[in-house]
This record gives sequence, C-alpha cells and structure tokens, in this order.
Amino acid sequence: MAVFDPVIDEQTPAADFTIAQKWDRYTAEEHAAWDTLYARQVEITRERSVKEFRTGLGLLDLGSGGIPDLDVINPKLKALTGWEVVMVPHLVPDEVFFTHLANRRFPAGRFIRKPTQLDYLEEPDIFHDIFGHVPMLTLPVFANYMQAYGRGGLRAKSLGRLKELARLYWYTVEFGLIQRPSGLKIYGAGIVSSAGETPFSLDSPSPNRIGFDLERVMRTDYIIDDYQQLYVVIESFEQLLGATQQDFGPIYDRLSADETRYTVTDLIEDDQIITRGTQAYAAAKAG
Ligand code: HBI
Ligand code: FE
Repeated sequence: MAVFDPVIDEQTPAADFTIAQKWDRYTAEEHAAWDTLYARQVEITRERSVKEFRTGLGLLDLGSGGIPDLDVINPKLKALTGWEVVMVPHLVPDEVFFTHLANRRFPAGRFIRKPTQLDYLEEPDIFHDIFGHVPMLTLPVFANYMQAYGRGGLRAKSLGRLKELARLYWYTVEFGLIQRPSGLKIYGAGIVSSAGETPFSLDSPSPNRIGFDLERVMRTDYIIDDYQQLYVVIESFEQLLGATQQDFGPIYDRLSADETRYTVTDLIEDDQIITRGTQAYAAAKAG
C-alpha cells in the first residue's frame, strides 16, 4: 500500500519517473520524524557500522536537522563521487531503477514513514533511502560498485536473469556485513536504517553468516518481510567491486545448466562459515 503524500500525488512524474522534492512542503511532523529516526539510528549504529558509513553521514551532514534538502546534499555528493539523489514516487520499475544507478543517480522516495510505523515499512521511504544508502555513495569504491550493479541490472533484465542479480543487491547493498579487524560491521542499507536488525544482524545467534561468493549468493533465496536468516560477509569493498568486474554471461550459463538453488537456511560444503546459526528466531516465529 502506497503511503499517501500530497506532494507526490499532485505531481506528474517525468519519463524517468522523477519528481521534484519540494523540500519547503515537508511538515514540521515530517522533519521531526527524520530527527527521531536519525538520533536513534546514529546511536545504535555507532559501534556497529563500518567507519566509511559514519564518515559518509558526516560528509553530507545528514544530521543537521530535519529531512535533507537535495539542493544541499547533491552538490556535496556530486563533488565526492559524481553521484546524485533524485526523488521518485514510491517503487519504480526495475529498468528505470537500473538506468538511474547506471547513470550515478540514486532514486529515493520522497515520503517519510508515519510515527506509527517507525519500525516496519513495506516500501522504502526517504529515511531508508537517504540515511541507509546515500552515505556509502560517498565512498568511491562503493559508488563504483553501485553503478556496476545498475549496468549489470540492465543486462540481467535483457537476459531474464534479474531474479538472480537482485539477490546480489539484497545480500550486499541491503543486508551486507563486512569483516574488519575489530569484528563484523554492518554496511547494508536495510540494516543500518533498522533499529531492530542492526543488533540482530551482528549479535543474534540465530542467523547463519557466510563469506561472500557471487554465484552462491545468486543461487540463494531471501526474506523480504522479516530479519534475515542469512548474512553474507565481504572482506573488503574492493572484493565486492572486483566481483562485478567480470563477464556475468558464464555465470548465468552455469545458473541455467545447474539449477541447484538454496533456501535461506541451507549451508553447503563450500561455504566459508563465519557463524553457524541456531535458527532459533525463525523457529520461534514459525511457532
Ligand atoms: N525502486 N524506488 C525504488 N527503490 C528500489 O530500491 C527499487 C526500485 N525498483 C526496483 C528495485 N528496487 C529492485 O527490484 C531491484 O534492485 C531488483
Ligand atoms: Fe534499499
């Protein structure tokens, strides 16, 4: 169900689905919702997020008070990595989404969640999109990875391989962990923007955590409506970018030739197991 936002509803989107932010039209309540979410997530991610994420928050000054104004943050982001944020009304079709990424534009929803839904959202709002995704776009290697993903998405779509490629986005951009000398850290936007999943992803004994393997990830299902039962751990952002700098054609051929697929709880022989989960969280939910 799309969230009602009068400033979205009065606009006719452009051919690329973008709309104007009309920053002046956010209400005091909407700015207050940002401030509440920001204060909460900065606190809870402080010791748990990768330092590049926190550096990004600071470079863009996302905690200066209220919902960020794109006219203020875009010049900074552009100067750092050539990326910019554009506003879209809700989810956009895959090829539209990928075309934006391939051109270093990150599509963000304009609306912000209501105070009654601070913890669960059916579609990405401006807090998830800007707090969660945009700080990492200040990091050149991650910025390049996101563009590579967009280009790969357009190709995957034309080859009928979107389902597999989307899993890469899910297990990295949205729910990725990284190994650092001080321990596992979070960088995925779906984690850093969630008060519940931030501690769960690192501390819960329930989920499996495995080392990154591109083809393994592409063979693996994911959960969209609850905490993950599998987290994928990268060694570095260079590893992630490097994985996209190969021809995915042969990988897609192998995915066709061998239709083995994994559920979120499967562990396999070749996995680099970082923590073997108890699956207790999922079992409790199942009753
Ligand atoms: N649209 N606005 C928006 N945000 C997304 O994250 C998004 C989207 N459209 C498609 C999409 N994501 C995903 O289906 C792709 O990553 C596969
Ligand atoms: Fe997201």
